Amino acid sequence: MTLKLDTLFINANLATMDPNIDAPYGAIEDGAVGVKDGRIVWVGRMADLPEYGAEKVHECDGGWMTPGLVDCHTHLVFGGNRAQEFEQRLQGVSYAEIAKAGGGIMSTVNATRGINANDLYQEASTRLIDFLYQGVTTIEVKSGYGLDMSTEIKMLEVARKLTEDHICVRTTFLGAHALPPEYKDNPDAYIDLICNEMIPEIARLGLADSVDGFCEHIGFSPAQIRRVFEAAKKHGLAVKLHAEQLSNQGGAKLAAEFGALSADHLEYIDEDSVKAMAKAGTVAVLLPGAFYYLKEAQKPPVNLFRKYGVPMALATDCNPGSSPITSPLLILNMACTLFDFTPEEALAGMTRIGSKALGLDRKIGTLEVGKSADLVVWEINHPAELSYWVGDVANMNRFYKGVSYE
Ligand code: DI6
Ligand code: FE
Repeated sequence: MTLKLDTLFINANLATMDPNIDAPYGAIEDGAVGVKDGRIVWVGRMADLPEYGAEKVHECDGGWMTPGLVDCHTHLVFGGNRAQEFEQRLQGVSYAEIAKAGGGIMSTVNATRGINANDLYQEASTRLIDFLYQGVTTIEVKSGYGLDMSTEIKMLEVARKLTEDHICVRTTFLGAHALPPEYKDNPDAYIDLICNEMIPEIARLGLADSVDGFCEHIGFSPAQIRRVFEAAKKHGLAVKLHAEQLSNQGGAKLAAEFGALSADHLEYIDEDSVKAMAKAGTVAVLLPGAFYYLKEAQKPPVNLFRKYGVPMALATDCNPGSSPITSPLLILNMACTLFDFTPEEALAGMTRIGSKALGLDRKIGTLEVGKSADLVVWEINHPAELSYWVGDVANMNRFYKGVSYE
């Protein structure tokens, strides 16, 4: 029987990242991938390729094909930047001290409230190009620099619009990122606003795929986040949480209790909470860029995540305060050098596990029959090179992307 294809990729080494293939990186050397209607319909060795008819044949010249990279945690859309706070921090003022003095997230909130949607879009799409050229095909973008209805909606609309530009965007409503000054004396009234007005309206407009919060002594308490999660669930939205970044507040346990897609940062998580995450199937999203940039000393307990089988994703956390980084490949390297990941774990963290952190693991994240034809070909000799080069690969990757989420 002839295999009918739209596109066939030939002479590629495949880092399928398929855990069912018993080889590092789920590798298939001298491989080929067949695509029909935006989906992968054949994966295997060139030698086993059946008789086929294909409209297009792409010669991969022995490069390595991987699933498109997934950056599952970013704050890509924001106004202004915080270079002057960086100078302050280098002089010894801490991230938390700057936040308490009204800078930090609030300074980006002011800049984001004051910029029009077009300019906001232009700035974000300029940054997005860096991701695109480093092999990212799916990116999550959070709101959270508006903290009022109209600016949160403006951010989410800008993020959704970025989807049009050759990359799939998942959006997350992060109203519970910081307390806006208007609610300084009444934080619970701001939580009321999030739960009773913002989440219902954003859900009605279909602008967010999930809801996030910042559970921290400079953010919101577990009791406040619980209310936000309840509202999210009521409106059919998935949840995730910035948890245990600067201290242990019990956020990861709360996330697990709500069946969150992920709990993110986690430097200060304890063993019991790791167990709770394992039981709930909640992904640990680790963010070595923020760890590095804030000069943190406490590392996330990678060995505990391994021990209890908590899947570990990696992301840039691209944001103007704690991780002004637009290089996913730099993050792969940092995960190895700072968090003792293997290069294989790092690549899994930005493909298969990253897709799970977005609830997209049935659609993307591995080179497997049935998944979207969401793939990248790199001019490298071994997949470890993606972690080995610091922040770039020697030769530009080549893209063949045909993402379809249907
Ligand atoms: N934790 C982070 O690392 C980002 N948000 C958060 O809750 C940083 C946001 C910022 O500093 O602008
Ligand atoms: Fe973040």
